[in-house]
Amino acid sequence: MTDVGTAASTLLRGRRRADLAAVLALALAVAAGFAFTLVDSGVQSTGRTTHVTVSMSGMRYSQPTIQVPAGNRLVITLRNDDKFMVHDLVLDSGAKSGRLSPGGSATVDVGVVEHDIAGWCSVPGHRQMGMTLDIVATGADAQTGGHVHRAAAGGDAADDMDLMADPGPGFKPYDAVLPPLRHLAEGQAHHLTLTIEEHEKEVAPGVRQKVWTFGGTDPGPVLHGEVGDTFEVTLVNHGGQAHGIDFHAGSIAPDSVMRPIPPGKSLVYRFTANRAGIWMYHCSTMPMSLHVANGMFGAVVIEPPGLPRVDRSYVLVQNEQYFGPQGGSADPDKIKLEQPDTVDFNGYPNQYDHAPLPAKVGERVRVWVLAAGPSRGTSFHVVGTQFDRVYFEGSYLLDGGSGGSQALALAPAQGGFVEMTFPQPGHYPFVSHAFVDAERGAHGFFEVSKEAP
Ligand SMILES: [Cu+2]
Repeated sequence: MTDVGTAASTLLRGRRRADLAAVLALALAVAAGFAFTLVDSGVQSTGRTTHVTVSMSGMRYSQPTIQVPAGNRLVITLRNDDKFMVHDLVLDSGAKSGRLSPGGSATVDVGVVEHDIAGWCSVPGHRQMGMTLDIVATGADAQTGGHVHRAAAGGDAADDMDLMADPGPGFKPYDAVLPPLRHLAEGQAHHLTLTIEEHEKEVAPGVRQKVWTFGGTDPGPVLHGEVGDTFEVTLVNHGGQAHGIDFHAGSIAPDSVMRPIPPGKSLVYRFTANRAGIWMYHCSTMPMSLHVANGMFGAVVIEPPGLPRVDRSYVLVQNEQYFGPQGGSADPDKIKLEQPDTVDFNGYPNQYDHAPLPAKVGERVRVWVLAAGPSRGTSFHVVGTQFDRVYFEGSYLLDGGSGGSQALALAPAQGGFVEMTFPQPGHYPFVSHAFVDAERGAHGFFEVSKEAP
């Protein structure tokens, strides 16, 4: 049994605005032999327990605010009632539930609640989408309690980035050459397996992040077909959380094929590409801004019928990155504020400055361009030449005649191609003419050599 005098003086120290009535009540409780203990903040344990059941579904906790009399022990029974998504609960007091699959449940013993406690789902992006929970200690003096805070964790890898530096020794440029077209026979389909992986790699000079990828690269592989081709994609999730996929190149009810699939599971996504263009594919799991920013995007090129042959075809997918801490994943707060650290062609800033794309004088070069975002478009321009054929979102903006084009403007998820020839040997930069983006990595070179004899 705690001594009444010590208890009262501790209470007075801890609670600057403690009123006499509270002290008297405490003294009476002690006199009555009521068992209690004092905790550091000056809030006494009441010996009572508050039990609460909380359900998780649709990026929300069923009880986003839990009121608990200060001094009560709080025990939360947590249930994941989501259909597809993994969730959890972590508290800034240190308590956590561990990840719960759909249908799973866990008990979180919060302990004696002395002051307000902030909670959230730690599955990447869920907190930023509003999956938070506040435990409010009622009757606790504001002076004794901690306040609900949302500490940023882990630092910012962008502080270590040097866009002028060479890439690290492991740098391997993404192959920008359009993969060859495979003509399908009647009844055939393009079959491929896309494995979702999460792994750490260098994403800019000086910066390593844990990227989430389709097929091991970001962007994922370029798929190439003709109007009418069927694709049968087996998506296998080897990641640590739910992911999915959305192919713009097909037209299909999203309900089943675009569903999030849990780690270790797979699905088959079959679509027929009935219309030409360069189409985006991307992860379909919320928050998509984060999943795309972490590398889950790619392109499907469906050639328009009668597309003329050219000497070279390249694919450039513009994306932006929002770094978290070194070795971490993208920062959802930067994504929300639309403050990218880099804007890239094919996943790495300035990568074709380091590994220029070759061409020869007089060759006809076609560049398929897709703006993958997640949130920024592009104004694709090549310094020193002009486009004489431009295809934008399914039709020709320019095809012969005396007109020319200087930039292809694409909003996020739009695409097209441009064609050009190079008049002389030299180094022709290609950029997003939104210059702030060119300066943060949306920049590369065509290295043009003399025509082959
Ligand atoms: Cu994903």
